Amino acid sequence: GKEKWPRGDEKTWKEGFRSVNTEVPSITKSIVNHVQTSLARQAYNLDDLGAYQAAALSVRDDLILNWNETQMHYTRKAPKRAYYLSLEFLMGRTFDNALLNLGLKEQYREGITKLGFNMEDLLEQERDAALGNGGLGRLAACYLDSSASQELPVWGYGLRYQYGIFQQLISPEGQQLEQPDPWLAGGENPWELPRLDVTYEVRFYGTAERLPEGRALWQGGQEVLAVAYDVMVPGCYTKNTNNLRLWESKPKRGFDLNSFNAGDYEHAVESSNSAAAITSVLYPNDHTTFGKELRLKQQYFWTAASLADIVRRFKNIGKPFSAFPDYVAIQLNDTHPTLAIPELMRILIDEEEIPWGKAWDIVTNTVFYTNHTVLPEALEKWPVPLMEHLLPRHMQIIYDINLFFLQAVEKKFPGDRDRLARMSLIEEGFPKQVRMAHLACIGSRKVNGVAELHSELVRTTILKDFVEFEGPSKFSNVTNGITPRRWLDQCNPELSALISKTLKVDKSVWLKDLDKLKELLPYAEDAGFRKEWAAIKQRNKERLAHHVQTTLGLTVNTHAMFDVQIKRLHEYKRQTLNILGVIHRYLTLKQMTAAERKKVNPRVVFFAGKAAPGYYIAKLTIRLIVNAARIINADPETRDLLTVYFLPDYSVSLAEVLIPASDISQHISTAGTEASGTSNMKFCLNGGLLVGTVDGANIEIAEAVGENNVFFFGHLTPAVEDLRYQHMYHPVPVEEKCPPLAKVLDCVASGMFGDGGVYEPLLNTIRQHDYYLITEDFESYIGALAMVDQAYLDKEEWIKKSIRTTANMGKFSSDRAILEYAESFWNIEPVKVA
Ligand code: OAK
Repeated sequence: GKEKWPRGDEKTWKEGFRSVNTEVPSITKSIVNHVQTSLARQAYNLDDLGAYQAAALSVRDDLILNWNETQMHYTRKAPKRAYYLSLEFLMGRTFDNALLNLGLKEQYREGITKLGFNMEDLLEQERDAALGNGGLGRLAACYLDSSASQELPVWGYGLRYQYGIFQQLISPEGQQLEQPDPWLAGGENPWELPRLDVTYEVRFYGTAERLPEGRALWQGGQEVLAVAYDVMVPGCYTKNTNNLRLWESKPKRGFDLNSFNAGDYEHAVESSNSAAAITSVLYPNDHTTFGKELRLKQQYFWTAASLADIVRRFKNIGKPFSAFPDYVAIQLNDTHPTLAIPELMRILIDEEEIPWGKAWDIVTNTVFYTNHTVLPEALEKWPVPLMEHLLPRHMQIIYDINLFFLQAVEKKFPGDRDRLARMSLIEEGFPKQVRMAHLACIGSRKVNGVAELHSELVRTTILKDFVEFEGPSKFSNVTNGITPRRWLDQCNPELSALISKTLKVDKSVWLKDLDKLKELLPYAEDAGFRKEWAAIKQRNKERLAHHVQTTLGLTVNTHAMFDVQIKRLHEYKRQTLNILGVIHRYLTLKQMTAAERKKVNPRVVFFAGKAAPGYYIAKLTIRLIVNAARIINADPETRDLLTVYFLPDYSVSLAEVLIPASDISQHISTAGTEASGTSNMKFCLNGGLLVGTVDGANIEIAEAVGENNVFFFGHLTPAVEDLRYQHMYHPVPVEEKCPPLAKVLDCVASGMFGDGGVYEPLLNTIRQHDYYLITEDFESYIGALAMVDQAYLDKEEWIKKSIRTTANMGKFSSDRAILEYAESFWNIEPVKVA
C-alpha cells in the first residue's frame, strides 16, 4: 500500500522546515549556532579560521536547501539531462562565489562585522579546490556555474583527489620545487556532502570470456569501491543548485581478514592501500600523455562509476533503453573519459543483453566529444598490452568497434590501405597503441573544437580522414567562454558596481545577459566616466601591489604599466619569448642617455605559472625569468623603468587578484597551437588590453572588440608549417635571421643572469630547431610592444580602448557557450526550480 508522507504530524514537520536565511539577525544566529555546536567552540577563543568555518557552514545550510529542492524537482520532472565528464575541475574558492550567487554577500558582511570579524580576512582563510591543471579544468568549472545559472539540468562527474595540483615553491636559484597540496587536511570541507550510501563496485584485471550473441563474462581481478561526494554548485540569482559528483576510491573490504587472522598485518592492508591510491593525486601533467597504469585506472574508475550512476538514474524513469539518448547526453571533456564509450557498450551488451547494433546506436546518440588541443604530444594513446591486462573486456569491445568501423571505411574507400592504417583505432608499433581521439570521434554524436580556428584545425589536420568519411556536419565549433560572476563581479567588485550604476540596472540582469555591456560604449566618450574607470584600475593595481608586498615583501611601482603573462609554462605558450623581450628592453634602456630614459614608460612585468614536474625546458624558463628579474630589479639605472616579478604558486585565487590589475596581458603562442585560451577573455572583460598572436580565441576577441584595440603580431597559422620545414632543411643561424635576438641570447649565455651554461639547453631549443618559431616572431613581437608603449602615452585614448574592450566582451560569457552545447548538441532545456 501507499505510505503516508510525511510520517507523523504534518504540521509539526512543516513548523520544523526552514528556508534560506536572508536577514542579518538570522544569519548571525546561524553563525553563532555553528560556532557553539558544529565547531564546539566559544566566542572568546574564535580566530579568523574558526569564524570562516562557522560562516561557511551557515552558507552551506542554505546551499543544501536549494540543492535538495533542485534535485527533487529534477527527479520529479525527469527531463533530459546532460553530464559533463571531466578529469579536472579547477573550482578555486567557493565561499565568496556562493554568497554572490545567493545574493547574500552584503547581509553576511554586515553580520560578520557585527560579530567582530572582517569579511575580507575570512575570505582569505579558504583554500582553493585546485583539482585541475589549467584551461581545461577551469573551463569545466565555468561551465558548471553557467549551467546552474541558466537552470539547466547538468551534473559534473569527476574525481575527489586527496591532493590537487602541487604547490609551487621557487628556490633561491630560481628552481621550481613541488610540494603536495593536501587541500582536505584541514578536516571538514563544508562545500561537499559525503554520500557514503552511494557506492559502486568497479572491476580491474581478471578475464573476459566470450559468450554467444556477442556477449562476454568479465570476472575475477580486483574490485574497488567508488564512493560519491557531492559538491553543491549554486546558480546565480536562482534557486537552481546543481551537483558536481566526485568519486573517491575505497577498498571493497577494509582489509583481508584471512591474512589479518593469520598474523600477516602488512599483507592485510596492502590491497586496501592500492584501492585508496586510485584517487590520491591529480596528475600534474598538462598537454602530455603519460602512459602510466595508475592514470588509466583513474580514467576507468571514474567513467565506470559515473556511467553506473547515470544508468541507474535512467532506469528509475522506467523507459526502455532505446530511449536512453532522449534522457541522457554525455559530454567528454577531451579524451580522458573516452572509456565511457566501450563501458556503455559493455553495460548495454553484457548486462542489459542488447544486441551490438542497437547498443552502438544508443552510444553514438548519447556521447559528445570536445577536443582541447591539436598538439601531437597531447593526443592520448594507451599501450594495447596495458589495456588488455587492466580492462580485458574493453579491449575486446574496442577491437570489435574497430573491425566494424574499418569495414565501413573499406567499403567507402576500397583498397585505400594507407587510409585504413591512418584511421584505425590501433596504431601499429611496439607496442601497439589505442588512439583515444579516434575512439572518441567515432563513438560520438558530435565533435567540437573550442574556438573557430581550432575547430578548423581539428577538421583539417588531426581528424581530416574522419571528416572525409563521416561528412562535415558532425564536426563543429563552440567557442569557449568564462563566467562573468567569478571573473568580473567577484574579482572586480568596484568595476561591477560602476557598470550597474552606469547602466542603471541591477547586476542580476547584466551578469546573466552579458551582451548588455554594449550599452557602456557611449560612456567611452564621457570624461567623468573615464576617470572613474581609470581610478578603479588604479586601485586594483594597488591591491595587487599590496598582495605582493605582504606575500613576497617586494614593493611594486603602481604608476607603471602592468604587463601580465599567467598560464601553465609551456614552450608553445612562449614565456621564453616574453622574457627574452624583457631582456631586450633592459639592454635597450641601458644604452639610453638619461634624457632618453625620461621619455620611457615605466613597466612592471608579472609572470606566474607552473611547469609540469618533469618538463625540463619549462623549468629552465622559470629559472631564467627569476634570475633575470633578480639582476634587472637591482639595477639602479633602470629599476624605475623596468621591473620583473615571478609570482610563485599560481592559482585561481591569485588570478582573481592579477587579472583586474592588468593594463596589458600577453597571449603569444605560436600561431595554431593555443586551441582557445580563456584567460585572454578574463583580462579583456576587466578592461585589460591584449598583445597576442593571431591564434585561438584571440582572433574572435579582436573581431568582437575591434582590431584597433588588440596588439597583434607574428606569423599566421598557414605559414607555420612552411617555416618549420624551411628551418629544418635550410637552417639560417639566429645571428643572420634576427641579430637583436642573437644579442639577447649571447647575454644570457655569457652569464649576465648567473651561470650561462645552465641555460644552454634552453637557448639551444631556439638556436637549433626552434620549433615554436621564436626567431621568426621576435622582431614583430618587439614591434608590437613598442606600439603598446606608444598607445599608453595617450592616457585618455587608452582608457577609451579599455572601456570599449569590456563593452564588447558579451560573446565570451560561458552562459552563451553552455547554451550552445545545450541547444545544438544535448537538446536539453532549462528546468527552473520555483
Ligand atoms: C589539457 C590536457 C590535455 C589536452 C588539453 C588540455 C588543455 O588544458 N587544453 C586547453 O583547454 C582550454 C579550454 O578549452 C583552452 O582554452 C586552451 O587553449 C587549451 O590549451
